[in-house]
Amino acid sequence: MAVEKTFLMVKPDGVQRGLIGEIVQRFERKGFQLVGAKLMHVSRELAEQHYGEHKEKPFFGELVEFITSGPVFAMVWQGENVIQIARDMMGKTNPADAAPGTIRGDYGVQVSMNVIHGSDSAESAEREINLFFKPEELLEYTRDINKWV
Ligand code: RTP
Ligand code: MG
Repeated sequence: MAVEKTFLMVKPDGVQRGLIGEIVQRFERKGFQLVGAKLMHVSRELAEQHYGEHKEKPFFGELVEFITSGPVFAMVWQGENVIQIARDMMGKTNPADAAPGTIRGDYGVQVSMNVIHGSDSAESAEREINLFFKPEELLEYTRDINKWV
């Protein structure tokens, strides 16, 4: 299995509801490594680029409005098979269908406010990481519990 990076983002509803810590904790405990993070506003231009694949969908306008409506917490996580495992931990797109134990299953109700975004493939991970982060904002470091406790 290859070590990968993925782009995850706590959406405005998750930030407003105070779920940043809870979400970060799940990925830390799973065994993934946080290599980049920032609290930020998504501009309309960035939102339209990020969600470009949904441009023709009826919910595109609403989606852009929502993601630009308040701060998001943008993150890059690294680990073996992190792209697919993070998607599994998030649960299905519609929280109503997402299994209990997943982030959307535990915290969401509506498809329009589903708490978290995650890259759905290696190609989108690379594209989204480059959209949201400069190379110097991604860190390489080792974690060694024995040295720090
Ligand atoms: P995301 O991109 O946010 O991680 O979500 P996803 O891959 O699970 O779902 P995707 O198909 O990429 O849809 C992007 C976001 O659009 C909103 N959506 N609304 N009203 C609707 O029917 C509808 N369908 C999708 C959701 O917020 C979804 O996360
Ligand atoms: Mg998607």
